Amino acid sequence: MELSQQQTAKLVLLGEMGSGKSSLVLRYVKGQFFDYQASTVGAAFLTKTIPELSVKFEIWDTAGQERYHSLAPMYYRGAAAAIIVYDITSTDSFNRAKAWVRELQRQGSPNMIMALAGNKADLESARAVTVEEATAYATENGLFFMETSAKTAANVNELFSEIARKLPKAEAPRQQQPGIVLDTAPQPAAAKKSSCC
Ligand SMILES: Nc1nc2c(ncn2[C@@H]2O[C@H](COP(=O)(O)OP(=O)(O)O)[C@@H](O)[C@H]2O)c(=O)[nH]1
Ligand SMILES: [Mg+2]
Repeated sequence: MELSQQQTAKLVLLGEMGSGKSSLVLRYVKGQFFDYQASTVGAAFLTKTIPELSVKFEIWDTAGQERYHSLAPMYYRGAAAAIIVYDITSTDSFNRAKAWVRELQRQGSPNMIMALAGNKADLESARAVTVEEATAYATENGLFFMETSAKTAANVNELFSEIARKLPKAEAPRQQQPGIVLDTAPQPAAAKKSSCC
């Protein structure tokens, strides 16, 4: 696949601290899992390309702590997709996920693809949120829903690939476009041009 036809999509993970956001990203991007995953500070940024789908994800893994909440729009603004993660053993985390969904419905971009991930699906014996409950909620809110396990890798690739498939396709081949205009403000005269590397 030509590089020029590759689509870059910003994807943000949101959800309660401890629900497994970093673990999902680490499993997906590096194929690793740690029982003692270090807490995320601020946000971490990773990329992963799916050549078959010509998609490059720019993945923003957020901290999830309340104290970072006021910064959240900074992370989800401009995102093509969001994965809202909860822990199937925690009703609190499910409620927190619902709050994130409400926030994105209010403030996110209208075309954002939203996926709900019920993580830690390997902890069936400690389950607190039923599949039925989460499915019903996701259907009502137009979310794509999957239960995942960063630990066993169950449904992790599937989750990201499904999001990649749902991304709106680039309308025309890049070659026919004039290029991406990053800044339409008039350029200051070429004066500075030669003064720097
Ligand atoms: N059993 C199990 N534990 C998980 C899973 N995903 C994450 N964890 C554990 O849950 C804790 C919090 O994970 P972390 O990825 O840091 O959550 P975050 O705060 O949302 O980024 C860590 O101890 C992980 O090892 C999972 O799918 N199954
Ligand atoms: Mg984290």
